[in-house]
Amino acid sequence: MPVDFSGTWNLVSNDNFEGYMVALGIDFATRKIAKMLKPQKVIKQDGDSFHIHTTSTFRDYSLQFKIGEEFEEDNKGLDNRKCKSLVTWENDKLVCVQSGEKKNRGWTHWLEGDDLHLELRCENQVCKQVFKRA
Ligand code: VLZ
Repeated sequence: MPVDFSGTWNLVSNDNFEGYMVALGIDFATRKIAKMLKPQKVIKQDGDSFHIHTTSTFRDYSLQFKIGEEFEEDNKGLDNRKCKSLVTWENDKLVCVQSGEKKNRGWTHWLEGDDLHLELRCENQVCKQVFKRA
C-alpha cells in the first residue's frame, strides 16, 4: 500500500521560509506578510493523482498532478515563473523537481509519525515545514 497524504493539514513550523522566498525573488513587502502566515494544506490523493491545495488568509495556491507525468506549472501568486514539474515516488517520499530558470528548485513531502513534512528547495536555500492534522 502506498503512503496516503490525504487530509487537511495545518502548518506548525516553518524554518527558513524567508531564505526560500528570497531565492525565489519574492519582494520585501510580500515576504513580510507571507512569513507570518500559517497556511493549511488540503491534499486529495487518488491512486497516482494528487490535488494539493495550499490556502492562507493572503493567497492560495492549487496544484494538480499525476505521478510520473511532467506538467507545466505557473506558480501563480508565488514567483509567477513557469517551470516544468515532475513528481515521482522515492520510496515513501513524494519528490517534485521544478525545472526552469531557478537551479535546484523542487520540494519533497513525507509523513513522520502523525506529521506531514515538506522541504522546499530553491538554489542554495532549503525551507522546512511541518504540518499537523486539522
Ligand atoms: O507546495 O510549492 O505542497 O504546491 C504559500 C502560499 C504556498 C502563501 C507555498 C503565499 C507553496 C506566499 C509551496 C506568497 C509568496 C509549495 C507544494 C507542496 C505544492
